[in-house]
Amino acid sequence: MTVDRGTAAFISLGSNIGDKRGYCQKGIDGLRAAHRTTITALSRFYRTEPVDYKDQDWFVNGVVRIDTELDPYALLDLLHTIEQAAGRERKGVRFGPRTLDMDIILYGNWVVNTPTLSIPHPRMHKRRFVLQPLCDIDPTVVHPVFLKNAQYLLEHLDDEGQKMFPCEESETVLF
Ligand code: PH2
Ligand code: MG
Ligand code: MG
Repeated sequence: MTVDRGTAAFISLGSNIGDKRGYCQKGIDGLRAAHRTTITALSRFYRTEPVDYKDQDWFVNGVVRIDTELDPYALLDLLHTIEQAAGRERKGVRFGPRTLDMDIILYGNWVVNTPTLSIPHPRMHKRRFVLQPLCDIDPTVVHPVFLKNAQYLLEHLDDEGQKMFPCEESETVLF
């Protein structure tokens, strides 16, 4: 008998305020505690140069894969709740500093475009800080609009060479 555990989704984590690594861990812990959702893989974490809005501190970034029975909107609500619990404030400049950012990168092979939610994440294919950790987990996962896998998107990225370095192998308790 097989058990249907829902849909495989990839969530990016990012922080560039305070204990950045600790905030990312809060994100992981929040997903681990959530109902109808199971963490199935975790990338390495990276210290990454800021992109889009460059006049801010470096980030810590990583990606988590989950199996979830939540639909994309319920999942988005969950991510917002976890962000809020980590002190996220939604003010200030777009792309600016944040304690914890959790974005849905991919949700199965769904394509969603509404005012509140876009899947795949509209900038995922332009961001090394998303593609590198995504490839750590699954380089073969396919972008459902471009029909290219994560490895291809990373190798063909034209990003002026965003700087990023793996964090030390860490104390993080994965699952
Ligand atoms: N997030 C942004 C804007 N710029 N740069 C890096 N390196 N990492 C991020 O997570 C990030 C960013 C807005 O979501
Ligand atoms: Mg976000
Ligand atoms: Mg974001």
